[in-house]
Amino acid sequence: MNKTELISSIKKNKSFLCIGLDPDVEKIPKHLLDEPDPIFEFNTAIIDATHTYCVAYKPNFAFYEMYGSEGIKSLEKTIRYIKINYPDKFIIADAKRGDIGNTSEKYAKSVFEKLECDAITLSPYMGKDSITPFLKYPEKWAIILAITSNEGSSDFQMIECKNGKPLFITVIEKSLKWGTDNNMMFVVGATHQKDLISEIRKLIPNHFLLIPGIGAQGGQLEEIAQTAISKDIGIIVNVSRDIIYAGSDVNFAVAAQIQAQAYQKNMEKILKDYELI
Ligand code: OMP
Repeated sequence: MNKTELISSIKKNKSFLCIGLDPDVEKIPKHLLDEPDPIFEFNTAIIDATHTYCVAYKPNFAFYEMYGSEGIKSLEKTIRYIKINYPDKFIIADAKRGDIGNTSEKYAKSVFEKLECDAITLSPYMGKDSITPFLKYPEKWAIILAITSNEGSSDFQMIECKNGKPLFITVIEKSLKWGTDNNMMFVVGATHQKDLISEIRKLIPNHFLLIPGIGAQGGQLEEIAQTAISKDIGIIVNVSRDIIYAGSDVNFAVAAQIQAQAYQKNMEKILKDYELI
């Protein structure tokens, strides 16, 4: 999916919501555990109930890889299910890859050719050759970790470089040279101060930001959207636990639907307030 199509999808759905498909067998409703593939059953129920309210789904690979080959099968089936039933949804492989060029090429093949995802999250710390293999695919996206939502983000990402700027700013400035705002996005956690988000927006006015950290991690949608929204909308906000575990009994999908709709309504208001729809 290219940038124009992504923006059109956001406008059509009146939503910049990405739902994180992070299924945990410890947390999914107990009645699903009798199914042959509980994760797939859980995901498809969530997807069917929420697709009207979001533009993207983001399976985080850890939640599948932890179950070995069975988990990988559930991941493949989930991605296929979205592609067949809701082909206009943007699919982000949250795999946080990045390795020497030769290895990154294989990661890119796996995620873009085999799984046919639209985008992948990447750790930039191995540098240019670890990222460029992902930028060779037309209409696919590399989503680079800039400033993450977790507590440990200050350990390295905030370190002051010789140029006096924090490392995450240097990461953004440097990686800007590798791709364009048509094939590169940046992860910016919603848990950070407004000033920091505004600084990033000034530096990259045209790039899309993937914003996790709303809901379970405490970030506030309105606050982050006001600071990060751009003339092209420019934000995809991810919510995982706060939607997928909104309910825990047989009515879990309805509970997720209600929660996703509430997020979508708030996003619609924000888009209208900024005259973007
Ligand atoms: P919830 O906290 O349940 O909404 O989940 C957040 C999701 O976004 C998880 O899949 C995280 O791995 C992911 N994430 C972050 O929480 N923080 C980041 O800085 C980056 C990501 C990510 O790349 O998506």
